[in-house]
Amino acid sequence: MSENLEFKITKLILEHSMKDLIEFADSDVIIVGAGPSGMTAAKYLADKKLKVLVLERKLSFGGGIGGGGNLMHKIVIKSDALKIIKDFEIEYKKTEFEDLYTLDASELISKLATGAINSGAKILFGYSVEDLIVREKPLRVSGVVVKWSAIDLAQLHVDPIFFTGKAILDATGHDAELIKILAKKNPSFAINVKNESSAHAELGEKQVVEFSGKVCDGLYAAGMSVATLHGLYRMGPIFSGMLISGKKVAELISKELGK
Ligand code: 48F
Repeated sequence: MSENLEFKITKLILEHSMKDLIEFADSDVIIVGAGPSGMTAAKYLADKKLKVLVLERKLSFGGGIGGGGNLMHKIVIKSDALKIIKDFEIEYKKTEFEDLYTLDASELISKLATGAINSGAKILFGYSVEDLIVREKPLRVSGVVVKWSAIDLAQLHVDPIFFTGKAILDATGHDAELIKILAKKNPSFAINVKNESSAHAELGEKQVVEFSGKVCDGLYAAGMSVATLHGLYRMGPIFSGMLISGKKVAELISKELGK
């Protein structure tokens, strides 16, 4: 075997990537989107010793967190998310408004990711989910159809590969990409996407948690995809709802998978 460093680097990258990919190509839970709801769900699911794969289209974590509020670096949370903030060891500041706290967007991103990874979730960057695997009798979603994002960016005509999972979580944000694909391509699931409503922060925060959960057998929704599916209000740069939504769905999936 060649002793040059270039060969060794390449061999290690190929072998170790393939080992992970083959291991996670059949996971307990596949989460699509490494935004706040997806990363929160990933930690709590992985804490239950489930095999959790997070697929993220971009080459970075965080989804809509990094932009803070209109590019300012703070985001707001309410006290009902403090337990989660503490689980992830994130610093937060009290404010003059009862029940409202601020924290740094960069810290929220990095510590949500660290928490998910430390608990055992595998997060892969540069993977775009473009379709779902479905089964009839019983009717259910049983996996995702993926391509490297670079293939889409280059507009190459390339067939995708498949990752299977017992539960698939749509944490794709405002676009609710998986739910929309399912609704459009598979009328038998009878999914009606209502599309997100305008801003009402108070109600939006409550509703997004209330409606988070199962879309159909095998597919779940957390975060803003829930608002898009059910026609709920948007809430802007207050993130308690996103975190609590991710945790709520993680608890539901864990229970349904017997953990
Ligand atoms: O948008 P995003 O942050 O989703 P979220 O968890 O949180 C929403 C908030 O950030 C904010 C808000 C709350 O106040 O309104 O917008 O609901 O993160 C979604 C992630 O999913 C990735 C996308 O790049 C982003 O990082 N994503 C979306 N579609 C796909 C995808 C896809 N088809 N394949 C892979 N990744």
